[in-house]
Amino acid sequence: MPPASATIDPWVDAAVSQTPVYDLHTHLYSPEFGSLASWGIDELLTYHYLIAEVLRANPISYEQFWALTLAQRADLVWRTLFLDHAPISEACRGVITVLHKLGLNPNAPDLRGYRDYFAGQKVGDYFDRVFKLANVHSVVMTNDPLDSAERNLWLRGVEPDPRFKAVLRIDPILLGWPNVQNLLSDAGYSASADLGTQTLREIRRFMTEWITRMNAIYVAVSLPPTWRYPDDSPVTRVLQECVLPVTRELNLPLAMMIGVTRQVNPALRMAGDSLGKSDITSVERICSQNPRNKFMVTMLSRENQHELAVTARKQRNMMLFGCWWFVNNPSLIEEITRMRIELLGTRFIPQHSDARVMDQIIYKWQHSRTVIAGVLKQKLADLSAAGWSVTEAQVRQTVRDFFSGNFEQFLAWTPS
Ligand code: HDL
Ligand code: ZN
Repeated sequence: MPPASATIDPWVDAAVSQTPVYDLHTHLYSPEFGSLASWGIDELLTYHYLIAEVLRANPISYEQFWALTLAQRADLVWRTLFLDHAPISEACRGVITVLHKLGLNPNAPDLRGYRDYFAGQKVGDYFDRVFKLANVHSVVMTNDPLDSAERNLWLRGVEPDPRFKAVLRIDPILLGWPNVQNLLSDAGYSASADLGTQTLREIRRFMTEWITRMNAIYVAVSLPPTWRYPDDSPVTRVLQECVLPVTRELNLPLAMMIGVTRQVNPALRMAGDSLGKSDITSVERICSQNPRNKFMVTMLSRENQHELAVTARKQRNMMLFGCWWFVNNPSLIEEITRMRIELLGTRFIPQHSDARVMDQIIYKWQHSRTVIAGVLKQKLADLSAAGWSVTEAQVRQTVRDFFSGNFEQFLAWTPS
């Protein structure tokens, strides 16, 4: 007799809470990167998700807000979104979850106590504690060698904590023409806007040298809803002449995060990006026309999710991942994860955190684990009701696949 939910559900809860996560896309930095490593209450409360929310709820002008110090902005966010109104948005609830999991009372009238707590933390010990509370074994950074501050750290020999993996982020060299030639030249690579043979060779050299220097485990780019492949733009030319050959030669995935419309409201600064429905046939074409390349794909619009899952069924060299940014909310994670299990079984990566502040992995993974566990219980109950004898070992294997195995196997796989 196949096991009932009363048996299966505890297996799921145990596996989901006990299985460590390999968090494959974040904006985190290890402490060796100094001020690039973001953590603590003021950084948590000035996360750009909360800046977009506070500037809808508080009448302060954009100019006045940006004239405030970081601490003053955090105070404003706390008062406006947490004291004056119930902190029920996902980004607000996340801050509450972090404070509570750290053993702090989230109901303080001001930030003094939290600031004292964080001021008393040693960054290395604190990061260890955050990894443990979040049950995350590794995080993948987002590294841009064309950013001079970060480049100089690497050139001075920074050695990241081994739990922080590097990625080569290439938005500028795909989307930044013709101005990016100056950034490439500043970094020691001679380039010109004509994208001639010499420039393409230099872009390949830039990629190869920085992938090696950082020991990058994949190459990543975020693309706008207007992205089309192939077309006659510099994006296609750099993809075909540089990015696809280099990643194929090194057997590294190209992670494409598709659907972001940058700076629809520049007054919001980092909070000013939005989204649009993107072209799934371009995803299908780049995957099918480059069978010996590997692609990791996530899309920003809810409307793209079903067609992305179907496309993943057709293109074995594409690993679908995450509920990214504006779909990283419980109601959408639940809907999307259920649909993905029904279409892809265990062969997809349900989540990444996209954390920018170290403490956030505590809430982003607690909130996602809860939703993923709920969906998995339902799907395993359906399987059991169909007559399959679900075992605890299978439940643990499935969660391991979701939380790290699929990613590790995809990195190791060589398409033939
Ligand atoms: O392009 C990206 O990697 C996005 O994740 C942006 O960084 C965005 O600002 C973000 O942090 N989303 O969660
Ligand atoms: Zn991101």
